[in-house]
Amino acid sequence: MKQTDMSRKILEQARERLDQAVEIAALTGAGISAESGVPTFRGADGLWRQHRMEDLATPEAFQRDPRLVWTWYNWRRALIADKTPNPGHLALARLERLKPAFQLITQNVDGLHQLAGSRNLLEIHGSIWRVRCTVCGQRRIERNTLANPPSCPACQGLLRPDVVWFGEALATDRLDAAFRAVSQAEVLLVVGTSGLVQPAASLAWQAKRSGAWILEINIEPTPFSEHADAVLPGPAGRILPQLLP
Ligand code: BJW
Repeated sequence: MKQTDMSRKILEQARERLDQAVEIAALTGAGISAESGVPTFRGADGLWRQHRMEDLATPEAFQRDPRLVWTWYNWRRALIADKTPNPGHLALARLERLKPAFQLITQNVDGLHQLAGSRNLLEIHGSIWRVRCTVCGQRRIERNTLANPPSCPACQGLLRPDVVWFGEALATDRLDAAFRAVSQAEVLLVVGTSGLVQPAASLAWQAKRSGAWILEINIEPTPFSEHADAVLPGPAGRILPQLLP
């Protein structure tokens, strides 16, 4: 069968599965925001091609050189600030309106799912738009340009981005809710993630163990591809809207 015929068949099958299911979940990664102009981490133009993650996305790096880490985050915040949701984000927001039990789980910190209108949203790696005080623990949304390094208005302590770095635990309530959602899901969409970072990658495996029908959407094969029930190769912004009526 030709690739296009096969993709058409999978699209039809996916539409049918989504139409019949009540419990649906999606796990998204950096790839879904690529078409909005937000760089991914591991692709050819990925952030980890230009920077060592050990220097920028670990608690040790922040302790060693908070100014360097904040330079990188301020650069990313400025880069993302004017980016808008693409048809992929919008399709998932629409899926939530069609299927109220839909649960979206994202590894992304860019806030684009929320901007697209998704509300049943678990941002398991935090948000680049939230800061947290390393002394008093207070969190707040901060969209304005920040000093480098910024300090807490309440206690003058050093602020950090409220994101999850390597070696740090994900918020238990959010991670538990994500595992619950994929365990209950009849259909799971795995969109634009390399599936290399744990524990997020385990969510797809958990869905598989629980019997979900899993569709992967990605421009490249991933370690999970051969375990998915179906794969639609291509950009999320082109494929996701085609899954909906
Ligand atoms: C498209 C597309 C288009 C492009 N359409 N597709 C078990 C085994 C081995 C290691 C570990 C393990 N358990 C834990 C670890 C360690 C570590 C880990 O996983 N390391 C691996 C690298 C090996 N994990 C952790 O440290 C985690 N913490 C933890 O486990 O804590 C345990 C603990 C418990 C109790 C106490 C203390 C500790 C934390 C992980 C945090 C990850 N953080 C980051 C940064 C977030 C903040 C920020 O953004 O600044 O999260 S790293 C980065 O990777 C970011 C992402 O969310 C994450 C995943 O990346 P993603 O989204 O998959 O992006 P890419 O770039 O990898 O892939 C993009 C994909 O899109 C590609 O496939 C493209 O083909 C595709 N694509 N355009 C569709 N248009």
